[in-house]
Amino acid sequence: MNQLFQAANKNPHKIAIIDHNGEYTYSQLLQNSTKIASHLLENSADLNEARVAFMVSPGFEYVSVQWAIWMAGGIAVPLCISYPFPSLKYVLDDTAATLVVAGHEYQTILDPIQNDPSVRFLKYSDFEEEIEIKPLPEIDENRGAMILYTSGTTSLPKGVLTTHKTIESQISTLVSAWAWSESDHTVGILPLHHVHGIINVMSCALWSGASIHFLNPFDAEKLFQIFETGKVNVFMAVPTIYFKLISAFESFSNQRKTNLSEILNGFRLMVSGSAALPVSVMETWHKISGHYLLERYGMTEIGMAISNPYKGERKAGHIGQALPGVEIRLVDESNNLVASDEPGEIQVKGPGVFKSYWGKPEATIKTFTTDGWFKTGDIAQLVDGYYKILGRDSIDIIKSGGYKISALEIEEVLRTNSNIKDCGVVGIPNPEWGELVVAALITEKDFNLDELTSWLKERMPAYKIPRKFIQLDELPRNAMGKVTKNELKKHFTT
Ligand code: MLC
Ligand code: AMP
Repeated sequence: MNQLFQAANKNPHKIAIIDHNGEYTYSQLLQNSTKIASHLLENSADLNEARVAFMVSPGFEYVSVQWAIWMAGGIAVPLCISYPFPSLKYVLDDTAATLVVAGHEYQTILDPIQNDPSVRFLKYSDFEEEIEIKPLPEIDENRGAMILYTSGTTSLPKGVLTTHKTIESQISTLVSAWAWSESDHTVGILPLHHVHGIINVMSCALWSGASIHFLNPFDAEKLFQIFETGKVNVFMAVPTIYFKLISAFESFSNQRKTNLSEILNGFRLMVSGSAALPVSVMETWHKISGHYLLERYGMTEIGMAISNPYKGERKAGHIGQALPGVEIRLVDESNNLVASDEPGEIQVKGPGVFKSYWGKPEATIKTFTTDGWFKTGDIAQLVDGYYKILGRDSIDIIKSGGYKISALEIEEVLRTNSNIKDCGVVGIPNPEWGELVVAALITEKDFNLDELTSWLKERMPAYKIPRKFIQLDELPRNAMGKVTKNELKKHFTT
C-alpha cells in the first residue's frame, strides 16, 4: 500500500481525519500507524500475512490500526462493530487470526478470547506505550492485504481475500473516475467492514490527500449538522441512507430546508450504490439538492466495476458503463455471450478482482469461469449503452439496507431453536430498506414469537434479523420437496 502512504507524506500538515475525539493531520496518522506497526511486529521483522483482526471504532484509531497492519505485512481483518460474539468468533476462527486488536469499547465483547493461547490480544491502549520504532518490511504487492466477509449462496459467510495490488487498483480507479483531489472533504458514515465504506469513501479520500469526517453511528440529524458546517463536498451512501435523509429533511423548517438545499447544491459529487437506487429516491434527492446521484455497481469480490459517468448523463435506474480497466460481459447459463440487448449474468475481469475465498479453494474455482471471468450472479441488460440491473440468479441472497444477507444463513440459525421445526426466509420489497428480511416458521404449538428477536440478537447482527415472522402449518414446496420461495413471498404481501 506504498502509494497510499506516499500520498499521506505529501500533505503532512493537512487534516486527514476528523472524529469524535478531534482532528488529525496526515503526519499524525503516519506517525501513529508506524508506532502501532512496531507494536504489532514485536520481535519479528515481518508479520508475513498473519491475520490481524481488529475491532476499533471508525476514525483515527481505525485507520491507524489498518495502516499499521499493512505496514507490518499482516492481513487486515476488520470486525463488524455491531456483531454479537458468535459472529465475531466465526470470523476469528475462519481466518485463524493470531493477533486481535480491541478498541476500548470492544474489550468486553472480545473478553472470551483474551485467554486464548493461540491469539495475541492487544488493547488499543497498549499502543499508547512508547516503543522503539522498528524498520518496516518490504511488502510485495501480490501479498494478501485484507479479508472481508460476504454472505452468498452458501449458508456461512466467505472471506474475500484481496492483495495490496488489488486494493490499490480498486482505489486508484475510483480516484481518477470520480476526480478525487486534496481539496475534497467527505463524511464516513458507512460501516468499515465492507468495501463501500473502506475503499470508495475512506481510502479514496486518504489516497487523495482529502479530509474525512467520521460519524458513527449514522444519525440523519447529526449528518445534516455536519453538512451545515459548509465543508463537505463529496458524499457517498447506500439508497436506504438517502431515503432516511429525505424523511429527515422533510421534517425541517422551510428556512432550514432552503439553507441546506443551497449547501447540498454546492457539493462536487454525490454517489449511491450497494443496492438498487429507486428512481423516486433519485428524483426527490434531485429536488432537494439539485444533484442527480451518480449510481454505480460493485461487489466485495471486485470493488467497483460499473458506474454512471462523472461528467455526462446519469440515468435513473441504470448503473452506467464499465469503469476504466474493468472488463464486463453478459453471458447466458452456458457462459455464451448474449445478444447485445438481451439480459445475461454480469461477469468481470480486471486488476480489482479479488484473489480467492479465504480457505475455500473449491468455492474460488466455482466462482470463476475456466477463462478467468468472475461470475457475479447479478443479471443485467445493456440498454442504450447503460447497464441496468434486472435481478439476481439466487433468491436466497437478500440486500437490505445495503447489506448482503443470506437467507440460508438465517434459516440455519433459526433451526437451532428447539421450538422451530422448519422455516423459510425471504426478502420482500420495501421502499426504505430495499428488501426486508422476513421469515415463515413452523413451530411447536405454544411457542411465543415475542422472545425470538432477542434470542436471535445474541446470535446474529441486528441487520440480519427478520423483521416479520409468520407461523404456517407447512412451507410451500415443489415436486422435488424444495421450498418455493416465490410462493412463500406471497404470504407476506397479503
Ligand atoms: C437495522 N434495522 C433494520 C435493518 N437494519 N430494520 C429493517 N431492515 C434492516 N436491514 C433497524 C434496527 O433493528 C433498529 O430497529 C433500527 O433499524 C435502527 O438500527 P440501526 O442499526 O441503528 O440502523 P441504522 O443505523 O439506521 O442503519 C441503517 C443504515 C445501515 C442504512 C445506516 O443499515 C448501514 O450502514 N447500511 C450500509 C451497509 C453497507 O455499507 N453496505 C455496503 C456493502 S459493500 P429498532 O427497532 O431496534 O430500533 C457492497 C458493494 C458495493 O455492497 O457495491 O458497495
Ligand atoms: P456485497 O456482496 O455486499 O458486496 O454486495 C454486492 C451486491 O450488491 C452486488 O452483487 C449487487 O447485487 C448489489 N449492488 C451493488 N450496487 C448495486 C446497484 N447500484 N444496483 C443494484 N444492486 C447493486
